Amino acid sequence: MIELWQFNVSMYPELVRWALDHKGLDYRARDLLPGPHVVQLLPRFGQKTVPVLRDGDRVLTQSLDILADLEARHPQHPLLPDDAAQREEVWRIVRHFADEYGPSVRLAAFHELLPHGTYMARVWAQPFSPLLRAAYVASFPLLVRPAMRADMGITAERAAQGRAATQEALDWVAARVRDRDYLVGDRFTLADLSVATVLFLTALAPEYPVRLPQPYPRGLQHWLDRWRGHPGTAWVRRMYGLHRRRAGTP
Ligand SMILES: N[C@@H](CCC(=O)N[C@@H](CS)C(=O)NCC(=O)O)C(=O)O
Repeated sequence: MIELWQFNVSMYPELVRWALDHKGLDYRARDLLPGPHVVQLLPRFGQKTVPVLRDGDRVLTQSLDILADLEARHPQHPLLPDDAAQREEVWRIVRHFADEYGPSVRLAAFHELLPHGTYMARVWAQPFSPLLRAAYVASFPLLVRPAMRADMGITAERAAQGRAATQEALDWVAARVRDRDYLVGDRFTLADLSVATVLFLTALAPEYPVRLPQPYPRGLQHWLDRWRGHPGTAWVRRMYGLHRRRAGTP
């Protein structure tokens, strides 16, 4: 059984989770809590980031390597075009969004979400027991939040740069899909999956697989209001609406 080590709400693990679901592959989610995750991941895998995918003896530790591997080993419900030039274009977009925009969008969003520490801790702790949830929520503001801020280098200045990058990414999407449904070719590919995932926090589509309790805290609401009505977020929501499901389910 494939294991996916992840945070329940997190950008790069969602790339892999969506691809696994799209292909209808069975997997077991190994949920971790941001912060304590380090002691579980480092000794096992020699790194502290998720996603990690373990399939028997095989361990893959980078989201794009995992996507390429899934595509090669599980060709059903393909996420790459047949045409070589289009495949190259898909990977160019995937890499650009995952490597360039992903960290900036995340930093900008966290700048507005982390002040609501209790809310965020509750969201990440959803898969855990009530006791662990309570301990995590209590320790989050003092222990985890400062560590996350330092680790990601979150400052007001960098958050402003992150918002500009988010705007640029959404504008690019809007221009690209002005007269077409998908980013490359005429069907859903890894480019659409990756771009929609990197931008998932700007749209929070109802099909996103984890429920974020409402009402949203002020920072999250403010962050979402900022992008509401942008044609780029409308496209993200459309991709989630049309394609965020497990193969074989209606
Ligand atoms: N290049 C990595 C980036 C993964 C990444 O940044 N993951 C974040 C979650 S979205 C993470 O694990 N952060 C926790 C940490 O860095 O300790 C990949 O593509 O897999």
